[in-house]
Amino acid sequence: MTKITGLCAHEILDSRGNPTVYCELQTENGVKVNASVPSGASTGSKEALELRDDVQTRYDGKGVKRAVANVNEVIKPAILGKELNQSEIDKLMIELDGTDNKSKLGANAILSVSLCALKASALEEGKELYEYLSDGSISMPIAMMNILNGGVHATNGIDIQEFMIVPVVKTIHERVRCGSEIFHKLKTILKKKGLTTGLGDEGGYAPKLVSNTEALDLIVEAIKTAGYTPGKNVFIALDVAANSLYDAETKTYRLDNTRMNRDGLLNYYKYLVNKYPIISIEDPFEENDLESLSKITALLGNKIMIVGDDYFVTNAKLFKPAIEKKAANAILLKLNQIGTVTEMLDTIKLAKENGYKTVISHRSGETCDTYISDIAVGLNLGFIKTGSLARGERIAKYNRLMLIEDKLLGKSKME
Ligand code: 2PG
Ligand code: MG
Repeated sequence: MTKITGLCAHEILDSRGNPTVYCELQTENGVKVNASVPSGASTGSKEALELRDDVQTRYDGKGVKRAVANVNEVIKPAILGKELNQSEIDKLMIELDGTDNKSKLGANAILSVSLCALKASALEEGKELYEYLSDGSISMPIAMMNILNGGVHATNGIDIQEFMIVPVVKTIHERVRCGSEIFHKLKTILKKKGLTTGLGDEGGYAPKLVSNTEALDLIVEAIKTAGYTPGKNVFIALDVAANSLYDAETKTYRLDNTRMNRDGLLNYYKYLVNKYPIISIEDPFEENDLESLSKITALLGNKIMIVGDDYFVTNAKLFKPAIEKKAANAILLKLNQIGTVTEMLDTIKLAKENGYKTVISHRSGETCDTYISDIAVGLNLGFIKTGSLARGERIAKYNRLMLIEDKLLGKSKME
């Protein structure tokens, strides 16, 4: 096994213009890699800690100089000269940190190194990342494409955070084409109605609408106008991100300017699923309400995916009780929620063993790094959620998927 001979972290910016951690790693064989860490806006309260400087005079307190220093001054001396072994490196960093939620070194610091280790391990074997991760079986994911943004990802007053289209056509090239065509038709429709076509954080439109169902109607219209059939080859997925709609005092959710309790909300979902070609709902209730998550899974789980994001935060410990309670039937996977590749792999294993579907996900604050595309393919995850068909940091992931597909189809011959 090769040894790690170099490591250096830097502060760069993410797609929202906020600082994030970038890291470079080198091995004794001269392999050099780099990785960038994304950042969420609707973060679950149980996520591993994203360490920020909290110095208000700099980037509004969002600088990551402390996290960068933790890589360069704490992690680096501990891992230089060590063998490039993913689980050992991750274990060492977890021990160095010594907290439950990686709050000493920062999950952003730790993940930047963990991802570099993963990429370097692939290169050491002369493999593409997806090849390195694969146990022999490989599949191109179904993409959930967020073409209309609301919640905390936009300022348009729409409650539901993400309205995604899910093209279920044969190849990634066709899925991307379908998504792009619908995305552009949606722009034409919005323009005709005099609605704004500015983009939210994940590249979807963010028009001011009166209700969530108006958003769904517009999307159905766009799917049809683009020549596809809603409910046949294109479906809809929602990320309600219910944490941000929840008022703990009254135990109610605010949707379309009305307040609903959890039973009312469950009925609302039933209505939406009957009326629209919805195949997936993420975080339908606030992150502590496992009971309602079990209820909706029992009610709608044989028809659609119920995805847990803020509930599980990619953490096997938090996921286990949900499995026992049959809460959700799919899990969202975000590396920076947990902080190391090894821990994410454990969570994926648990999900697969228990029949949960797996969705790898970007964050609303992204970089142009494309490792989630490789992870989706190599680990056979089934689904990827990586935003709209606009904005470089989102498109980079779709482009990577298309290039992987070309490679797999033998279309990448240089001579
Ligand atoms: C989510 C994500 C990604 P954020 O809630 O699923 O779409 O958003 O990164 O803001 O948590
Ligand atoms: Mg979510």
